[in-house]
Amino acid sequence: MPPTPLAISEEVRDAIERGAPVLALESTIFTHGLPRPRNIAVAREAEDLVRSLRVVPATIGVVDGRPTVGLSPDEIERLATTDGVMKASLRDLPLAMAKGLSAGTTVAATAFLADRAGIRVFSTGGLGGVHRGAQQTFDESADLPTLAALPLVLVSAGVKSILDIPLTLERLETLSLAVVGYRTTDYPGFYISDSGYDLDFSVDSPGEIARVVEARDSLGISSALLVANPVGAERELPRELHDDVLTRALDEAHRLGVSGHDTTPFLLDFVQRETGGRSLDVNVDVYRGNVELGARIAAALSTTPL
Ligand code: PSU
Ligand code: MN
Repeated sequence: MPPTPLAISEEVRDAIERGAPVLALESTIFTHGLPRPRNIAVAREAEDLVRSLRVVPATIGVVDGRPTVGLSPDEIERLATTDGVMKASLRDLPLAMAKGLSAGTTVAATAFLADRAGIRVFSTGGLGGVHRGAQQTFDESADLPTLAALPLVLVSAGVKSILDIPLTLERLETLSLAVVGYRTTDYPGFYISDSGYDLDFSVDSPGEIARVVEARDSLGISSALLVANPVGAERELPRELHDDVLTRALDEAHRLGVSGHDTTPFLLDFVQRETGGRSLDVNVDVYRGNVELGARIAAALSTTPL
């Protein structure tokens, strides 16, 4: 076997080998999703929360061309504060490696690297999906087809309403990606607890999610299980503010001709600015909830405690 190109931290490697719980975390959320300096604080807090639940955090990104599973605090800080760090989806990983670039990894790239390292559970904020107007632009996140080929559990708060939610749900069905709500059948819309679209199934505990995963694995099905975990209704973004800013964000992206992989960061940045940071607080709450649930699922699936 050729040597693995992955740098896996000792702590993460040891936990994986022992069957102790590990939770993967992505880096695009702090390289391109959240503004400085909040981004570093959020990345650190997420790791601390995972550790407090006796689970090993594995934040994943690319450092100087090296895909890394279990970034050190210094590496997280570097990625979070350096200008021009790339946003790497799966197709960009070989390019970042060959060119020696540093990158935040999207859900697709992070999921791929997590699976390569032997990690089974991954928490993110919002999942990529089908963009509005995709009927013309074909802009669908590589997150979806990539997750369709990886036997992980991915915890998110659904997809943001910057995307086309019903088209995204259709694509999940086509790709055989199961999606379950955590204690609800309302599909969340990230900033809001209910997008207005419904799911067929809810699950009530990390243990129940573990049983779904065991059943999936026993059949040899190798697509991710998507767990949609809504933000508490009392902490969601006020609906009117949400709808107003959303409309303006989409208009502005259209007016400026923003397209391709710049679309998601552009829209997220617009929403953050125009809600005066309120969406940012929701974003952080949402992420915290997903990290906590992911850690509990990782613990339920592990064979050895930490
Ligand atoms: N959705 C969010 N916040 C994010 C992203 C999505 O609410 O930061 C990031 C994730 O890393 C996701 C990526 O994988 O954007 C999707 O980008 P694209 O639509 O270009 O595939
Ligand atoms: Mn895209």
